[in-house]
Amino acid sequence: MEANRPPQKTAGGATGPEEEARKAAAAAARAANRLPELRLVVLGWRWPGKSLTGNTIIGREEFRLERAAEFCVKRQTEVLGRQVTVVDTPGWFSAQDTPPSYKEELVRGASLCSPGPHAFLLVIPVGMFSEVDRTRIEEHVSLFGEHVWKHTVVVFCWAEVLRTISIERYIRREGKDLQWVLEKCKRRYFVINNNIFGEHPQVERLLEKVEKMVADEKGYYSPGEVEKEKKPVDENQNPARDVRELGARPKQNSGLNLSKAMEVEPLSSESVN
Ligand SMILES: Nc1nc2c(ncn2[C@@H]2O[C@H](COP(=O)(O)OP(=O)(O)OP(=O)(O)O)[C@@H](O)[C@H]2O)c(=O)[nH]1
Ligand SMILES: [Mg+2]
Repeated sequence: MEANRPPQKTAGGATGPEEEARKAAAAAARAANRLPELRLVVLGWRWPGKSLTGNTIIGREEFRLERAAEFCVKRQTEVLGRQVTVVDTPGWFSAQDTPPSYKEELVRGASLCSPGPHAFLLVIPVGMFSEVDRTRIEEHVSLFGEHVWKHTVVVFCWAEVLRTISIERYIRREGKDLQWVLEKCKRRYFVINNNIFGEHPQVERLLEKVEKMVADEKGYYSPGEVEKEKKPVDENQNPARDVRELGARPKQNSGLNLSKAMEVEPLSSESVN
């Protein structure tokens, strides 16, 4: 048991002073990476918890948990000594084509945090992860250009459903599709508990993870680069028809019957920013 270990020893056999020195070095590295301002864009399919994740980061109920938001919403506030901007984006549809107008709005999210987001937080609810989920993620995240992956962190929510299973075991168990996404993000992931609101070290840890990514990748995401890579969205589709037909269906194939609690509501017309 952890509690029964001699206090001066660590699992690796390091002595107390060595462990202290390691901790001090880690704290110094975190302090060196620290940024006064952080700009974050929250991405994901419909209804996994993007807005609630935004609220958890900001520490207030800034984003409405309405269903099927059509527009990006931007909020700014001070969090743990940093000026933090969070842009919440419309989720993509899991099993149907996303209308071009939604894709354009999604891409606009990055331009709302000029000069560019420090991180894209790709929100994935813990549960069954399919090949379709992977291809939909690839399709929509890549709208920001291939270089977006260098600036993306997977944020797992709904992690309480794992109970005693570790996140590492869950990732192994889900197989190649989820692992493909994690490899694209250089295995940067974070487990957020959206049931904890207010004072909790998880938000600081997430911000530090983003700061480390910015340090490792030597900067933030620059939207300008996407122009060189960008493929035009399919203009042969009729956005009005798509919106009408798509409705606001929640994701049907997320595991653990999470979609059971979700009903269909009409598309919201609220627009902020
Ligand atoms: N138990 C639990 N509930 C969560 C978690 N994250 C989100 N939820 C709930 O899931 C539902 C959807 O959350 P939202 O944050 O509105 O999801 P969204 O991705 O913004 O949804 P859209 O904007 O419609 O695409 C809400 O009822 C949240 O309270 C989580 O980690 N645990
Ligand atoms: Mg939302």
